[in-house]
Amino acid sequence: GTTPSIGEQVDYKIIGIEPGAGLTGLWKNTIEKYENLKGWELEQSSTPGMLGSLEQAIRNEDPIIITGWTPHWMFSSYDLKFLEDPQGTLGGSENINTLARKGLEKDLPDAYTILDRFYWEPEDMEAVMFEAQTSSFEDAADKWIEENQDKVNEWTKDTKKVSGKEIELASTPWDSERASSSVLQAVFEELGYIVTITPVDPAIMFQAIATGVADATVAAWLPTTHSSFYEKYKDDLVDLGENLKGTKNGFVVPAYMDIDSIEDLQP
Ligand code: PBE
Repeated sequence: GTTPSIGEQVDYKIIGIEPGAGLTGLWKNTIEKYENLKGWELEQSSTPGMLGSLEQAIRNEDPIIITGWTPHWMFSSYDLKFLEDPQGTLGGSENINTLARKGLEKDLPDAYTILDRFYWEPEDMEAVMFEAQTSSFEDAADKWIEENQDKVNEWTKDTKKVSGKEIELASTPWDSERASSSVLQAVFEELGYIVTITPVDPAIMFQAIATGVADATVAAWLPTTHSSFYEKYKDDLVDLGENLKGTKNGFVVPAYMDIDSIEDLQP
């Protein structure tokens, strides 16, 4: 007989993550833009749910298509590939930006300076995420800081210790952001700040900064993943630029699957 198409094999489903994720919104743009994705559906789930399905499929060498991203440990745990995205709807190479509330520079000038200077590489973030798998984000952040004191010293140069000043960081629930927020938390605590991290949906995170409910975030994926939230709130916040360059979103499949592009998915 004939081999079933990829669509038939995966029941025309792409395994997604949380409804509020920027990536879930990009999926909707993708399905509208690619005519060959007519009839395909997103199975909304959660990041742990998606990772569970991925793990199970790989164990059985079954076909599966997920919405994935890097930096993430899924790429070191499994042999995966991004499907090419010729229409660019999933954003290409992106960055993570730091955003502050208006007035933070005046209220907490040293904290603002540290946030403005905060910059690291994908390898740094991956090291924290990897370590946290077997310990905790708190311990992983402390370890990274110990091993990268020169970088931390650049961020904190000439800033003063404080006593009891509070700083509230808004974040999102993904491991990449748990890594960056945990490192910033440890850096600020070392200087005497009392730090709160609140992980929320990206929409709420942007709103919290724009309304001044939170002081800052290091978790804005731009220019594409969080563009709808950024466009809505950009006049009411301060964009401190990239803290990491080179993230990527996409449709991701196990390397054993015989497709390379989103355009290989047939209706
Ligand atoms: N992510 C990881 C998030 C941001 C960080 C790509 C899953 C999203 O909003 O889609």
